[in-house]
Amino acid sequence: MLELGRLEDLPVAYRDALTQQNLVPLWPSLRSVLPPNIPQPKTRPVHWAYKALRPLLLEAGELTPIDKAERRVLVLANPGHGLEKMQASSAMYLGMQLLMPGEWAPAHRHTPNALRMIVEGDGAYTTVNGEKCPMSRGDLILTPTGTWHEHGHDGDKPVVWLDVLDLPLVHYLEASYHVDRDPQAIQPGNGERQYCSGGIVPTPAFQRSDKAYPMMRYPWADTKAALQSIAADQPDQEFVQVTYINPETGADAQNILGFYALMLRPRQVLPLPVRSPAVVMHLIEGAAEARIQDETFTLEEADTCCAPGFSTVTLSNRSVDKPAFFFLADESPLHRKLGVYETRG
Ligand code: 1HN
Repeated sequence: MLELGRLEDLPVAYRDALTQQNLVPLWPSLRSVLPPNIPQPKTRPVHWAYKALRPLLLEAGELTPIDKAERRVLVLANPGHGLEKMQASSAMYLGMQLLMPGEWAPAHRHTPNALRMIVEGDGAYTTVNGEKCPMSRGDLILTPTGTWHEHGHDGDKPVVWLDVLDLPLVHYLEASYHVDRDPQAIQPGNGERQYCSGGIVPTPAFQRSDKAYPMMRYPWADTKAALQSIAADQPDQEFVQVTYINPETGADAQNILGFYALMLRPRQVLPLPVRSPAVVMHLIEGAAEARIQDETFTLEEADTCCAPGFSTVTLSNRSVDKPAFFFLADESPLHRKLGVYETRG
C-alpha cells in the first residue's frame, strides 16, 4: 500500500493558505476515512450492568422532578464515541428511563424513531397516536418518527424501560427536532389485538391498514410463546429468533433500526455471523455471557451490551436448565437500504 504524504510534510504557509480558503488536502486523511479492508469503528464493546445503573436511576428520581427532566433518562453512552455524544453506536442511542408512580412525561413528537423495551414495573403506559399501550416487562412499544407519544403511570412502584432511538443518525443528518402538544385523547382499541396471532385476525372488525406503522405494541408474552414454540418445533435449529415486523408488509418494524428477540437453549453457545451493522443486546430473562472481540461480559437480567459492526460476537447461556431470552437491536435495515450491508465469514 502506498505511503501517503502527511500534513506536516507541507509548508506551514501553504497549509495556512489552504485554511484561509476553506480547503483541505485529502491525502493526509485518506487512510483514516478509507482504512484498508475493514472499518475502524469508534464504537467499542461496552456492558451496562443493570445492578449498577438502577440505584443511580432511582436517585435521579429523587434529585430531579419529572417536570425538570421531561424525560428522566440515564443515557447508555459508548466511551468510544465520547460520553457527551450520547451514542451507543454510530446510529443507535440507548437510555434507561424512569417514571415514578403518578408521574407524567408530556406529549411530543420528533423526527428520530424511538422504541421502548420495558425493563421493570407495571402500571405505566405510553399513549402513541391516541392508542394507550400498557407497559410490562419485555413488551416492545414503537414510537416511530412523527408519532405523538407521552408516558403516564397509574401503578405504585417505579417503572423503568430501555429507550432505543436512531437519534445519532438523524441528528448527524441535521434532521432532528421535536414538537410539543397537549395530552392526547385516548382512542378505544389496541392495535396488537387487530393482529392477534400469526395467521388469524378478528372478524368482521379487522381491516387491512395502509398506515406506515399499523402496530405499536408487541407484548412479551406473545413473543416469548413464539420463541418457545419455534424451539420445540425445531429442536436442531441454531437460531431461535424472531424479527419484529410491520404485520401488513412483512418489512422491519421501523425504517432505520431492526429489532429481534432471540432465545438461547440451556447451555447453548451461539456465534453470531460477523456483519457490518452494530448490534445491541439486552437480556430479558436468564443468565448469559457475551463475548465481543476479546472482551467477555457476564450478563444478568436487564443487562445491556453493545458490539461494533464487523466484530465477532458469541452469546452463551450460562444456565444448564433454563432458556435465556434476549432483545436485540441493530442497524441492519439502514445498512441494507444504503447498500453497505455485509457479512464476513
Ligand atoms: C424521547 O422522546 C423519549 O419520549 C426518550 O420517552 C428518550 C431521547 C432523545 C430524544 C427524545 C421519550 C429520548 C427522547
